[in-house]
Amino acid sequence: MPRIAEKLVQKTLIDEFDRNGAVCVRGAFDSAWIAELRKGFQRVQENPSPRAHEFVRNADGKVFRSDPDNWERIPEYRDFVYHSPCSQIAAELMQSDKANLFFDQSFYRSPGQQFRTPWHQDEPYWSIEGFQTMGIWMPLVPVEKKSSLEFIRGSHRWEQKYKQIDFDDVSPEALKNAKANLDGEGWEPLPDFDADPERWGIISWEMEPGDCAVFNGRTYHGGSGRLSEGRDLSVYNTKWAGDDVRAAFRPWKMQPDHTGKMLAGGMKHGDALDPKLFPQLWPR
Ligand SMILES: O=C(O)CCC(=O)C(=O)O
Repeated sequence: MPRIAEKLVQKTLIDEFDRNGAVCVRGAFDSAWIAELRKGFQRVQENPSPRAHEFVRNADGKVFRSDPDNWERIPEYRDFVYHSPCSQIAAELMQSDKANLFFDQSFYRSPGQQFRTPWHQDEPYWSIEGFQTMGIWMPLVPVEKKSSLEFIRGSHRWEQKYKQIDFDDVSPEALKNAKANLDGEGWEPLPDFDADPERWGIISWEMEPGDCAVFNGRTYHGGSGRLSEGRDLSVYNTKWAGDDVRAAFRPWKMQPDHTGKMLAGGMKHGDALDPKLFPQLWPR
């Protein structure tokens, strides 16, 4: 008889995720997983991949950088995505029968870094399309609420599309003047969410290692940064795809870009994800 896995996520949290497009799952990962991920994270900082990208380097040397797609070469990351509860949490919150790993990402901010990630959605920057996409944002250090990732409640269901920026240049001048990367017919300028947090319903949480913020790939998110003196921010992030997700090769720049990997693997626009490229990790 096949064993039926016990549910990990309570129904009330699944409903909250469905309604708000983002939830905080408290104590999802034990200290052994955090210790292992910290080892992997350190390995990535010491030996970055060719995909590593520094978004910001201040005059005083403080950085904000990202390094995507390391789960295949970093043994601790590989162990985590294959064997930790992350894939089951992803499937349950997406209300999907399966969860494929799309990619992972390591984010590092130096102690005291103030830079805040510009507001954006994830799914339009990816070469996939579907309602059942999500990110699991896992800080490996404690995070104050003012430094945590923020979400616009319910924005995963908005019909209106908004222009969004090119993440290759996030300098203040570029953010003010640059032509949008994501732009199409009827797309409006992105509202200034920070000007009226109450109206837009900005949510975020103070978090401890082991907690994770889980959000739909269509939910507007940003912020983070604004670190107190002496506090850094190391985050391990995994991105997931569920039942309804298909390849979508879009006319604008993908960030990070998986188009080459998908085309080289024989995938075409509209295909379901090929598990040889994006492993199905739930059900195991
Ligand atoms: O950690 C951050 O500042 C950015 C995170 C983010 O945008 C994402 O996980 O999609």
